[in-house]
Amino acid sequence: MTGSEEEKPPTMAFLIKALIAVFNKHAGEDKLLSKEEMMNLTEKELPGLFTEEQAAELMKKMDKNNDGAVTFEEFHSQMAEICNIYNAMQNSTDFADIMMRYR
Ligand SMILES: [Ca+2]
Repeated sequence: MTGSEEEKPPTMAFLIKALIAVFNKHAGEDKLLSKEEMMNLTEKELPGLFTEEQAAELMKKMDKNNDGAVTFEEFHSQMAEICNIYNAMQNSTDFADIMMRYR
């Protein structure tokens, strides 16, 4: 890889593909994120951003039909919110306040 390629920001298509790949990697063959897989995903993919308790709360929010598993549809429908949470957390550590704002 040359220096100029490294400086190029990733395209949106690249980011979407990466998001799908991250979901599939953690969801495994059943293409569903269990609570344990979700905890692993937040720990590995968003290191230091959520405590275990906060990750569990996020899982609850994502699991819209409350069946204990997160589909890709449930996952991606929360991504805009996660982007907002991520952005807000760069400036604040008050997780409860942030979750209230993005509920
Ligand atoms: Ca579900």
